[in-house]
Amino acid sequence: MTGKNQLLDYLQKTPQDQLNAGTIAFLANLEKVKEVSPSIGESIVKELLDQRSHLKLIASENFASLSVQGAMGNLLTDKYAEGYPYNRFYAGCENVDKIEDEAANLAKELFGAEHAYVQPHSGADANVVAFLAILAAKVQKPMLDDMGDDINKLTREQFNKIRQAYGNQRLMALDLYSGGHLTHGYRLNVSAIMFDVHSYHVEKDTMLLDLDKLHKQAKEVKPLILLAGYSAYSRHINFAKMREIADDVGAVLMVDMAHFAGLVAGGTFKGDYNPVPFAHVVTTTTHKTLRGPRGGLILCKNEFKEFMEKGCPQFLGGPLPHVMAAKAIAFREALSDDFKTYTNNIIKNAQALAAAFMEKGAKVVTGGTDNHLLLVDVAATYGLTGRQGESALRAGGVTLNRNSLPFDTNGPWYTSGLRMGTPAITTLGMGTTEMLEIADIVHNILKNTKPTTTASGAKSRAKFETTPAVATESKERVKALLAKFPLYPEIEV
Ligand code: DSN
Repeated sequence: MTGKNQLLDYLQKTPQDQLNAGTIAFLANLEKVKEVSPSIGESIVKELLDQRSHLKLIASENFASLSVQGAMGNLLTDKYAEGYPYNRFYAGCENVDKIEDEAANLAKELFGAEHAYVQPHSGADANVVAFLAILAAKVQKPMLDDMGDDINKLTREQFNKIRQAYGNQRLMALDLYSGGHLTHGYRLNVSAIMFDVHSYHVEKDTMLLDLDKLHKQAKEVKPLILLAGYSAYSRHINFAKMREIADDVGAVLMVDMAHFAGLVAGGTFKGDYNPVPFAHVVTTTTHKTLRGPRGGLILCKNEFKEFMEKGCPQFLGGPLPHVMAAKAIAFREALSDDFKTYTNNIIKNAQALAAAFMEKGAKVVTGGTDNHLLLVDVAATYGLTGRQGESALRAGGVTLNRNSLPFDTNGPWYTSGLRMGTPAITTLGMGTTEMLEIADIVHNILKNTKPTTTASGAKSRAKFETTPAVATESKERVKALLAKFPLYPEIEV
C-alpha cells in the first residue's frame, strides 16, 4: 500500500524498461495530495481498492481512461473563461478557446451534430441550459422582436411579460416512476418550477411506452417541449416517430440521451434509435456509457446555437477547462473502432444478463433489454425491497442501485427494483460467459436474503439477513472473477 515516497520506491525498484507511465502519474499525483491531506490521499486509494474488489453494476457509472483522468487533473482548473470560444469575459483564454473548440468539434464529428456545447458541468445542468435556450428561442425572441431587441432596455412591465410567458409553458416528459429522470419535471426539481409539467407513462400491462397514446396526449397538452429519454427504461425509443409527434403538435423535440450516449456514439443505436438526426436538442452526460469525465454536453440544430452558447453566464458558472479537455480526450477515444466493439458488447452483455436472470425465474421488467440496463423486480421475485437487495449485494461484493419500478408501491426510498447495467464490467473486458457467473452470484445472494421481522410480526423494509456463508462465498467468487479482469492494470498499488 501507499507509504511516503511510494513513487521513489517504485522508481528505484522497477527496471527502466518496465516503468509504467500510469503508475508514475497516479503515484506522483497521490504524493502531492498527501502532502496536504493524507486522509484525502488515503480515500483516493481506498476508492480504487473498493472499485477493484466490487463488481460495478451501476448502470450510470463506468471507468474513464487514465488519459481522461490526466486531462482533468491539472492547472487548467485555474482559468476563468466565461463566455464561449473567442467570445470571453476574461483575458488570456487562448488555450481554453482551443480546448473548447476541439472538444466541440470532436463532439460534432462523433455524433454528426450541427452544433455542440461542451460547457455543462453535469447532465442536470445541460438540461436547464437546454430548457432556457428553447424558451429564449421560442418564447423570448418573438416577444423581443415586438418590444425591441435589447432586453436591458425593456421596462419592468415588458420584462415581467416575458417572465410570465416563460412560466406558462408546458413540458411533456417521461414520469420518474416510468423511468424518467428527476430533471424531466419531478416536483422536487427546478424543471417542475420552470414548466407546467405533463408526464407520460409506460403502460401498466407491458411496462412499455405506447407512442400512439403518447401522440394523443401530446395533441391534448400541446407542449412547448416534448422530452424523450430515461434513467431506467430498458427498451428502444423510436425517435423518428417522436419527431413526427413533436412536429404534429408544434413542439420542440428534446432528447436526454445521458444513459445511452455511448451507444449512439459507437453506432450501436442507429437509424430511428439515434436521436441526433431527429431531435432539435439533445442533452447528455459524458461519464456513463460514453466513458468520459463527469460532465454534460448539448448537441443542437443550428437554429438553437446562439441561445445555447449563452448557457454561461446565463445559468452556468465558469466553464471547467480541465473537464472540457477531458471531454475532448473521451470523444477522441469514442471515435475509435474499439469503442464501437465496446458498445456492441455492452448490449450483448446486458441481454445475456437479463436472459440469465429470467432463466432463474427472476422477473425482469419488460422481459429483457435493448440497451445497457435491466430492471429486476426484487419484491416480486425475492420478497425484498430494492433497499434490502442493494445492501445485501453490497455486503456480498456487488455494487448496484435500487430503483423504483413503474407503479411501485414501495416508494422511491425503499423501492421494489434493482437496476443493473453493463457499461463498467464491459470496460473491464467481461463477456457473456461472465454474465452467467454474475447472474448466479446475484441470484444466490438475493435468494438467501430475508427481510427481518419486527416484534409485531411485520416485515422490515430496510433490515435483512443474508445467510453468512453465502455472503462470504459470494465475495470469494467476485474476487476470483475480478482477478481475471483487473481494473486500471496500469496502476500498480
Ligand atoms: N444519477 C443518474 C443515474 O443514475 O441514472 C442520472 O442522473
